Order: sequence, then C-alpha cells, then structure tokens
Amino acid sequence: MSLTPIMMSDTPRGPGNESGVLTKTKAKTQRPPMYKVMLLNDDYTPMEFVVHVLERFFGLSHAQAFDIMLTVHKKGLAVVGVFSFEVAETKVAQVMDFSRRHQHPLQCTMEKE
Ligand code: TYC
Repeated sequence: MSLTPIMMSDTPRGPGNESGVLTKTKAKTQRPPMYKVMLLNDDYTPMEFVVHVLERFFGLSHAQAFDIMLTVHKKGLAVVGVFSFEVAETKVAQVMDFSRRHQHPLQCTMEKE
C-alpha cells in the first residue's frame, strides 16, 4: 500500500504563500494585438482608383469606399480597417503592389492599434 501526498492544488506555489491567506490564480486570456490599416493622401492618384482599391481589397460598398476616399483626400489619411498582423500586412502589400503596377504613388501603411 502506498501513501499519496496531499497537494493543495488550488494554492499558487512559489514564494509569498506562507501567510495562511488563500489566493486564486486567474488564467488571463490574451487577445492578439490588432493593426490599423491606413491610406494616405497624395496629389496624383485619381479618386476613382482609390475608390476601386477600397472596394477590391477591403470589401467596401461603392458608397463606403467613396466616403473613405473623400476623408483621406480632405484630412490626409484615414483608417480603412483593423485586422490581425498577418491580414493587415497582406492588405498593405496588395494595395502597394496594385498601385505600383498602375504607376500611382498611393501609400498604404499599418500601425499597432
Ligand atoms: N488627392 C487625390 C486627388 O485629388 C485623391 C486621393 C484620395 C489620393 C485618397 C489618395 O489615399 C488617397 N486626385
């Protein structure tokens, strides 16, 4: 017959638990960091091209795309969407590649939220 040691399995181990005060550990769930994808204004990219980019790569309606394009035109930049790192990186690369292939200087960047 073997003796099984009694474990206080709900009491956090390590220093600082000798007081007789019971403490609970809470496993905190971590949300992944999110990234804002932004479009920047310039003087050369045609408005219709920007609207097309917003429809094509961000799934926006024509009206939503037009509104965001106008915000960028007037304010200098706007957040187009918020995504995980990988998705944001892909959107930025797609916009930059598409713009360059059409010889427009449109800039798209990402920033941690
Ligand atoms: N300012 C540009 C023009 O007058 C239009 C434009 C809008 C360019 C948004 C870039 O991200 C942009 N043709």
